[in-house]
Amino acid sequence: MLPVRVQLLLTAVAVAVTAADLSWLDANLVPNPGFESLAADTGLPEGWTVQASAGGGTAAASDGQVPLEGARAFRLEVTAAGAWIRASSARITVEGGAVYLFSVAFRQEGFNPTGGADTYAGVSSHPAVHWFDAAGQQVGGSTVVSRFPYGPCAWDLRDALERAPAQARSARILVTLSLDAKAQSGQAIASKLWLDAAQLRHYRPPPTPDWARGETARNVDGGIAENRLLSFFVGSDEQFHSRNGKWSRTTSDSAAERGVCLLAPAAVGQGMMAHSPYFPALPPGLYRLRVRARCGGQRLRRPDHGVGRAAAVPAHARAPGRGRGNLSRHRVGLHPP
Ligand SMILES: [Ca+2]
Repeated sequence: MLPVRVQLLLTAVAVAVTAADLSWLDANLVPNPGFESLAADTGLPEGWTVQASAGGGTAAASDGQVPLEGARAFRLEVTAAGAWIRASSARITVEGGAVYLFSVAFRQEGFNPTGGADTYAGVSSHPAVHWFDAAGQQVGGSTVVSRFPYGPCAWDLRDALERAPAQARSARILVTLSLDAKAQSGQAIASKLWLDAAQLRHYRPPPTPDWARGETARNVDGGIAENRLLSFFVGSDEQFHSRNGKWSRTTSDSAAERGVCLLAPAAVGQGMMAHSPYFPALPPGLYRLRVRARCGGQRLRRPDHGVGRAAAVPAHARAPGRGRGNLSRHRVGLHPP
């Protein structure tokens, strides 16, 4: 059997959305999302519980020194090898099969001996959503949101659109900090993690505007005009090739809107090792990415790594949805409101 390759016939269409336009997001479901209210008995944020490894070397506290929003953040600490600590939200009622925006802001200290931004030295931290059925049994967890970096950082944000399993009726948000062992760095690195501005909101995708349905309007490659970005894959630019790795490469394809596409390599395992142009100046907001993908075993007529080799696309090849298998993706990036 020929190896399966995946081609992305990709057109990037994006529009930034301001906070006033968030009709596609329902109210925040997270109780005490900014960690502002404290329980009288523990002094810790109301609606949140803490689990930790036995044997000490962990701490949790409400912190009024460095909040991102309001007056307080939630701080977790680990100081001993093998220690871990986890903050869990109260149970949140959700709708099975629905899509939720999950986000949480974080700040970190410690993590590695050099201050590297993402240098693993045995300390790790990650957010998650756990889904539960009507009987309270866990039926799944988040699959999209990524870990926090293995390094100290100022306030940053992780977010993702997560789909609840069909049988899900409730959810919890969990954030874990762990100091796995001394093996990586030879020392137990005391580390702190602050949390603020958690969100879990029912996401109702806005309708696709007419301007995004047809061929993408030509703009300067990678250019940004005010809040609205109309662009397309700049596959002919060699800076977007990732060399010497299991990453996609650009290639010519007459079915692509602009005559070039990404070709994911065969047999890379789970996931699609594709990449896209970077737009580092994009403001936070909602971006809609239109993607056409084709899976198949046929070899391409001429893989192309060159610069400026994108061919003109015949008019008949420009019809949306052309090619076997099409899919679309919605991606969202938000700052806390
Ligand atoms: Ca806060």
